[in-house]
Amino acid sequence: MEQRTILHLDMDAFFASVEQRDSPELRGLPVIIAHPTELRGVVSTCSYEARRFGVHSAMPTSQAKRLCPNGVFIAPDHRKYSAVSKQMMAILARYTPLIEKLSVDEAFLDVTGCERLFGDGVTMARRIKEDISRELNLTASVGISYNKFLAKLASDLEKPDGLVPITPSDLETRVHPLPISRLWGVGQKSAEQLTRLGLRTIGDVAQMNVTRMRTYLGSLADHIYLLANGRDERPVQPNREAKSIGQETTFAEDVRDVVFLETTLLGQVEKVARRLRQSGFEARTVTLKLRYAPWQTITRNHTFAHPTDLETPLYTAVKGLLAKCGLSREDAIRLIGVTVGNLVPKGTVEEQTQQLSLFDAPTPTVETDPRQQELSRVVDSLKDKFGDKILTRARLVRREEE
Ligand code: TTP
Ligand code: MG
Repeated sequence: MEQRTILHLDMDAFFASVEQRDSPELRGLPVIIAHPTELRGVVSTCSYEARRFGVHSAMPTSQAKRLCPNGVFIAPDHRKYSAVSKQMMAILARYTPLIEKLSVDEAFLDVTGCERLFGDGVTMARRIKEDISRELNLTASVGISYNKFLAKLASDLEKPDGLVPITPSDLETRVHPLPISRLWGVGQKSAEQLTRLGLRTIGDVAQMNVTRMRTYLGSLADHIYLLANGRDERPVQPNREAKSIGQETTFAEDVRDVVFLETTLLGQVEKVARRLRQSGFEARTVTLKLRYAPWQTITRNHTFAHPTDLETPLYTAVKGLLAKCGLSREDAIRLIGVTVGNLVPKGTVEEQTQQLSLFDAPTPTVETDPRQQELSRVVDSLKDKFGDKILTRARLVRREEE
């Protein structure tokens, strides 16, 4: 693949900067965006002046008041921020249509091949920052690199008002000394686990033994090993209506262990099913994607009798597809993935089935079994409340020491 040029842009102290821009008397002051009267509220964000007191996003407002008693507390005005967000995205759209909006103040741009029009990545980043400063009177930080992970990491390195390129030769000097918490996808829990395994910096991860670490980390080992070595092929995906929902894992080293492949699939199915339920759609088809080591990629489909958004039928189907591929011990797998497609709004088919059942009273299949539906609903609401890690199938629980 040709080397790409990816930009990641993130506005500085976004909500607080908009307030300081619109009320000049607030400039230079510690501004904290939080409902001043909400007893159990949390801080949305704060100006860099307030960060010096230790205040940060998601901190209880009461604690922010203790740390920064002279802070100016302002209730968030989401309508205003989303209008500014639209203006910001419109500026980005002048440079490329390949924009993936990640949040209200953050986006990836794939500007590969735009050099003839706008100059190289760094020049383009500078021009975008100038447009934002001149037209919106706000500052942004931009990272420029050859993949999404490194561009996102770069945009955060010299905030506020940063402009940081990372080239392949910067990897060792600039990226490897950073702590593992900077790896995309490593939350606090995984960071603690990695530290227990003796991995402290991104450089440590770049040199670890992937096969051994899979015992403790599952396919997260592959994910972080590739990132740490500056490998991330995920494309910038312009935000369109989802027509399919998928998850795939690229392995750092070939996999010959079918049980490990199945466990990876189960983890992917759980994520896909949850996103499917959040989207309000059900899938008519599920696709298994396999890439053999010498770059041969195959896909296999299964069509359901009843559209579904549940783990059990999805997993049963992809596991069956994997079995049909008849993998032998010689087959080395590089990538595995699950995608659901032919999405239909939930409920549109259910009614027909229910009417039919008045006459045939078929036994419920896993796709329509109300107990399965209820179980998934309960799991989702627990995950919404307590985070994704709260519940997982027994098989996904990582073995600790062996
Ligand atoms: P961020 O980009 O994470 O933060 P920021 O722009 O305020 O500061 P930074 O310079 O470090 O990028 O989030 C963008 C906006 O999203 C932020 O201004 C407020 C909102 N937000 C919340 O409301 N709650 C949160 O927990 C976080 C992280 C952000
Ligand atoms: Mg920001």
